[in-house]
Amino acid sequence: MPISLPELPYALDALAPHMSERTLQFHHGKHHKSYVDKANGLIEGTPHEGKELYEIVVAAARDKDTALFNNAAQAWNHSFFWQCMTPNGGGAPEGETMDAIENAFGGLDGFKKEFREKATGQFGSGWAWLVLRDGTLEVTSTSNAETPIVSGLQPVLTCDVWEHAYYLDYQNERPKFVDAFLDNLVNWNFVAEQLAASESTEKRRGVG
Ligand code: MN3
Repeated sequence: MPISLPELPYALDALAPHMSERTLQFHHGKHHKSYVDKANGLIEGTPHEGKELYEIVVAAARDKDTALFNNAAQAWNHSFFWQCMTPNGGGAPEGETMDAIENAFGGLDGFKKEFREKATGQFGSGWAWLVLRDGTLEVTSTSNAETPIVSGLQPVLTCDVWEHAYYLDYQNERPKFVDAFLDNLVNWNFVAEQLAASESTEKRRGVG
């Protein structure tokens, strides 16, 4: 089965004005679709055909198959990214998610400050991430298609900081886009689900 372009979990105009319909049309319908199509072209007739996208990304990184890695990782990163946003998002997380943010960053403002620094400080194209490293939350960034899933880290939130993510809405002002993402778009319920999934994985392994 080929890698698929997932549908957006909201309408194209649902994130406006923070992320416009036009940005989502191009970003999902052109950029993301292109990564999916190219990755499918590269795996056709190879042992990767039919594997889960996650496995293909990990295998391509291991094999240093740059073309496949770039397209498959970008397909995975974007599928994850869409779920990190929601209409009327932002605000503050609740319950255990807020506890985890407070433990790691001293509070929501501390988290936002660190995430903003990583997102705006990433030179050129890339991604800002909130990840779990051995059960502890930390903020990091990656370049181009690079993804934490090949480094043993578990992503719980990401923001695409390639120019195509924000240029139509914010031109070159990446900090304004990152603030809009943090204040108005973050889907904290999705983050909570990622943290809960990680806990149950650890319990199954007998380490939680
Ligand atoms: Mn993108």
